[in-house]
Amino acid sequence: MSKDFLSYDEIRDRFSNAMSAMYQAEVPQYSTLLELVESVNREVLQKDPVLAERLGVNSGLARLGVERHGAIRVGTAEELVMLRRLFAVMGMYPVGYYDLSEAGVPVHSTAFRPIEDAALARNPFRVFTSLLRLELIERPELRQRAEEILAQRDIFTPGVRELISRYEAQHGLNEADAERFVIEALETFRWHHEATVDLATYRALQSEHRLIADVVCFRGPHINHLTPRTLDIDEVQRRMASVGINPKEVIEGPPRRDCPVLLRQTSFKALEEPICFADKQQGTHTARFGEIEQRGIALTAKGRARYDYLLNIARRQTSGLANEEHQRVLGEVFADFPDTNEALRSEGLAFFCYRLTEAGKIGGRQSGADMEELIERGLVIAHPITYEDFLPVSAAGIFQSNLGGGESQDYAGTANRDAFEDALGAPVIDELALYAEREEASRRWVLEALAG
Ligand code: OOG
Ligand code: NI
Repeated sequence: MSKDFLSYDEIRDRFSNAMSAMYQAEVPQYSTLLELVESVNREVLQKDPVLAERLGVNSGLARLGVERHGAIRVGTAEELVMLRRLFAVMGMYPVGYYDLSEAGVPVHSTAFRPIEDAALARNPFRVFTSLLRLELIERPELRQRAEEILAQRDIFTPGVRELISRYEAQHGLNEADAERFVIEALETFRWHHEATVDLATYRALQSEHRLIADVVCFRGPHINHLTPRTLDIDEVQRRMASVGINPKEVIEGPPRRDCPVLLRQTSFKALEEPICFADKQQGTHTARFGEIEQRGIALTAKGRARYDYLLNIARRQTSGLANEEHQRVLGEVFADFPDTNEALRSEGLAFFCYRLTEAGKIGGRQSGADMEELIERGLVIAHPITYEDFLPVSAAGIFQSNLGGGESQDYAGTANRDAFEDALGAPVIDELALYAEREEASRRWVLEALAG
């Protein structure tokens, strides 16, 4: 790459900061949430110097402050393809396929995110991106109306289209172009107070599914939430009301544990915001919220199967419970899930990254030694690899609490990864393969370093 080009990590970092600033200005409650998360994180680190040290070693501290994800929903394959090209400028690639139809939401999704260790350490900004599945709309006239409306909009500025093409042609952007790219790309994610349709059309689409109205009736796919990372989600949930924000009922995902796994999430409820419709009628639309997440270790296929199995059992027992009870029952059901790093590793339930300890660095050649022996002798240490992806059941819970309405089976059983990849114009990357490669690379590196 020419040295005049900015790295895509730098562009992503600038973009995620610009997005955060825009969202804080548009949704003041999000600023309040950020302040709350920062003060809880600070308290946790003060109380837990071991955690602070571990995050420091893994460069987790540096990324904690910039850590966030966002989410958007788009309406057509063309929009999704262009987004894939836009995110590639920032080193973000489609990872994972999420079927939300199971949860009664007519979308399927991927997450655009960085995939390399160094990129994740610098800024792991991810965008959960959903594609509306118009083929799931039952009434043909409504489906056709939605298609026509979507065909008339362009969610990208001419400037960003030009800069994406330039990036692809020259494999990079210089300072001035990168700066302009951030400004132009941001426009796609901005909120619009005016709908592109009249109130009657909005209501017709909304009566099919609220999400359909959200995707179809506006000039662009407004960012619908941003999500900072907290070190104690239970504490943030408890304190939300005291700073005047209204939390969703329950924290999604696994229970609180000594060795956090996967991802726990909660949000504040979406705001009802004034909208001016195309026929000049006034109304409201509810889409935007704020979310927090606490990330733990990435699970292997075996660990994930065990998680899904236990979560299913727990869901039958927790339905309708308030958060405290919900968490207690969840904790009981998950008592069977090993909760030490040693057990998670020896049972092949989670991914780890191997590193030399200080003793390992000066310990001389150890050729032929096996990994377990090296760990036992204190020459190598296994660090948990953080889960960087999402959970479909949790995502469905977030969708539902923000769209109103309970669980529905209306679209169940229609997962279609092939159709999603066709629309995306590329395969989605398998997240488990990424974790496995990172673990394997660290294992090879450590063994080679010790072989001298
Ligand atoms: C996306 C909801 C999913 C998450 O963190 O699981 C999500 C949406 O509401 O568009 O962001
Ligand atoms: Ni989210």
